[in-house]
Amino acid sequence: MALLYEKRGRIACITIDRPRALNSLDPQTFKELSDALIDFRDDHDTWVAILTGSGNRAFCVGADIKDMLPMLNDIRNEWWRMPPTILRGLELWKPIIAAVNGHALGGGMELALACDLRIAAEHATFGAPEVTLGIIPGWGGTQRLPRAVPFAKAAEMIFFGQRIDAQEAYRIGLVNKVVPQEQLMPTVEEWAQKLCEMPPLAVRAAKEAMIRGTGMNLDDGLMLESRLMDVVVASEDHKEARDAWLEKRKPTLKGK
Ligand code: CO8
Repeated sequence: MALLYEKRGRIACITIDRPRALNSLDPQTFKELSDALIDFRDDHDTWVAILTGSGNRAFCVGADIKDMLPMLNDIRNEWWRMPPTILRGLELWKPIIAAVNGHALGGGMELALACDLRIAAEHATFGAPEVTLGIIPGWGGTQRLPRAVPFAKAAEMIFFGQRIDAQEAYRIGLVNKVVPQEQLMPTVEEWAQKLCEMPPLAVRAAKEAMIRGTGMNLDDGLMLESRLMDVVVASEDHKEARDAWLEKRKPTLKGK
């Protein structure tokens, strides 16, 4: 097992656990990551996930260069052979927070980009070194990085394979917050807990509208928004949240 997967109340915590290889992803770890994400997606009782890496050197330094990169030739034109994850192939509308506890490089930065919120420890670094290996970011980096930060900044990071530190990542909007290392997990857990107090169907619908809408023209995006609003407006949680607001009390949410 190279991945730890545990649930605490409504929060699922996924930890890539290969610290000696800086939490790089080999085929086995990639499969375990896929299994954990699918379980999280399908579990009615878990509402938020935290994704992190073991130790304090790395969040994830991407594909295992020895064991994973050679697969690139085998899967050419057949990317569907890779287990589905949030990088590619798995639709998951529950919110995910990346706790970036060190290097987030290559596929590791792409993994953080596929999360919705990113909180970094002060010593974290971010980078896309793929071009220096003669390839391009292949787990969504060419698509998600320019959507997350200004195009010129994404181009600089991808063309030169240059690394940036956590403060620079914050400055360009790549991460939500930078905290001292010892504050990382408490801060991420606090954000996760706060998210669990939000009506989950509304959070999921908002995420779906934002992500699907990014690839649409405005008219189609507005249509999608109305369709998702029709769904949440009929939910029990919406009625409960509205009643709770009127009665000045906390809502009791069910995810229904
Ligand atoms: N894969 C495998 N092992 C790694 C990796 C990696 N990506 N990165 C580091 N390691 C291993 C090292 O080999 C070393 O192991 P050992 O002690 O047995 O020699 C150990 O981790 C520690 O690494 P270093 O000694 O290099 O530690 P430093 O602190 O000196 O440097 C760095 C840390 C800067 C993170 C450095 O290790 C580094 O640059 N690593 C490479 C990072 C990289 O290039 N990542 C991109 C990989 S390509 C990718 O992610 C493409 C995604 C899409 C692919 C789709 C595939 C199907």
